[in-house]
Amino acid sequence: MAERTFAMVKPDGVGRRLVGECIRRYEARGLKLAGLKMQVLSRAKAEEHYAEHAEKPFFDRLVAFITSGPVVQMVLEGPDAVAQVRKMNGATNPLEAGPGTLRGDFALVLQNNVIHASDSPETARREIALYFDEAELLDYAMPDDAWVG
Ligand code: 3AN
Repeated sequence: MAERTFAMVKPDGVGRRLVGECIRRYEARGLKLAGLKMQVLSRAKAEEHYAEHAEKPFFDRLVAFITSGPVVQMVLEGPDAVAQVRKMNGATNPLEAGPGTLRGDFALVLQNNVIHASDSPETARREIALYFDEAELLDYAMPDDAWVG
């Protein structure tokens, strides 16, 4: 099976009606949706998601922000999906995110940077399991699988 990664449109992205734009770009690139959902994260879930940042000075702000409105979670599948999606999202700091990336095109400041995605295949496995049951991930064929991979 092709590699899977996890991406999440943050509350600023949902609030600015950028959900479709994010998904459109991933699909146009050739990635396939394996799972999709929308929810408001509980504080506990957000703290678990960002556990690696628990000691950082911006942790409380980060949790407050990510729980401030609906977020959209997706699992994307395709060759090198983890690295491809990270590249398409752009650098964490929008100042360093190149034009043509989601953050380079739609974000100005560090916290409100529209989209999250897993930074390694191990993180992807952890984050997918955090948000999706196995039965919610669909394995299906698409007509262009043969040339996309
Ligand atoms: P990424 O989302 O690109 O993997 P991480 O994991 O380093 O970046 O950071 C998680 C999130 O925390 C970022 N998307 C950003 O919203 C926020 N963040 C990172 N560094 C800072 C900071 N210095 N101040 C405020 N928020 C930050």
